[in-house]
Amino acid sequence: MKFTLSKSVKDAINNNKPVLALESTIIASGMPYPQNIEFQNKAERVCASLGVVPATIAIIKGVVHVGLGPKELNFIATNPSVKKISKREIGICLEKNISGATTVSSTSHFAHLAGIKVFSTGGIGGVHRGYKTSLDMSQDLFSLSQTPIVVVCSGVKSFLNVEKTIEALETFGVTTVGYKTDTFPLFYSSKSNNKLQYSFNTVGGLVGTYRENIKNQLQSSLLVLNPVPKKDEILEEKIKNIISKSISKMEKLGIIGNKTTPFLLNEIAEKTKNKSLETNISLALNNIKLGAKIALEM
Ligand code: PSU
Ligand code: MN
Repeated sequence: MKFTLSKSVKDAINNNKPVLALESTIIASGMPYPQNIEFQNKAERVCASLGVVPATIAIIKGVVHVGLGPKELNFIATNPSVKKISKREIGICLEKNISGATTVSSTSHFAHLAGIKVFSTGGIGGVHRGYKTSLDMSQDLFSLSQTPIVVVCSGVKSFLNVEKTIEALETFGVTTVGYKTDTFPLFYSSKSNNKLQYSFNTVGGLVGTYRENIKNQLQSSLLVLNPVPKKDEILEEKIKNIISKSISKMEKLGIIGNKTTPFLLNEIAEKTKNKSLETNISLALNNIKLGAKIALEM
């Protein structure tokens, strides 16, 4: 099998030490260079300081890597030939020996294969605003229904249709809970008008819920919604217009499919003079802290 674990990840798994999976699309197309490398280095330091081994997942020249060294990380962060690989493209990428950054769907799949139970990311993909005509719904949603791990995120960006995304999570049977919040967070903003049915204020409650799901042989993920820290949030009222303008530009340029999320992230970062990027980094690091605590508790 074209599947390799880094030494630190292998040691941790063999000795039952806590491991946290991280995705690589956030590095390859979610953030620009050099902020992507700086973010990733901080992420690894946060994990190390909490006693958790980070396992960043990517495909390099047709081999799945669970745990990246500095050379591999640099390759993913700087090489424009690196493709965005979701779950359905895995076989193609391996057969063609190409390199790919993994999204939430493919990262969680490989984490599960490797026996890693917790994965922290920024935001998940969801139902797009124009879904009625484009039929664009992220593979992440369906994949979350097939992968029994814990996924920590800060909700979905408000450039998606948030209400429909929440419905889709319910339809697919994804256990969705807030952590110290009673509303569905909007990535850049900590709160929304969408009330959550259930939330927990303790890591123990999250781990207990996951264990009960597993004991009952559920196949879906536990999706933990961890809002962006208040000090770094951008209020929805402030970013609404920028998001609308970015969507209009995307439609005018005819950008569709898996190019839409990277385009919008970039466009919003430019229009906010990188304030949205700072928010993105803050929430992703906060999710890594929570993911690490969950991995420790397990
Ligand atoms: N949200 C972010 N940054 C990202 C992504 C989402 O804030 O980089 C990436 C994740 O890898 C997610 C993917 O799985 O975008 C979803 O893409 P799509 O909408 O094409 O399914
Ligand atoms: Mn899509």
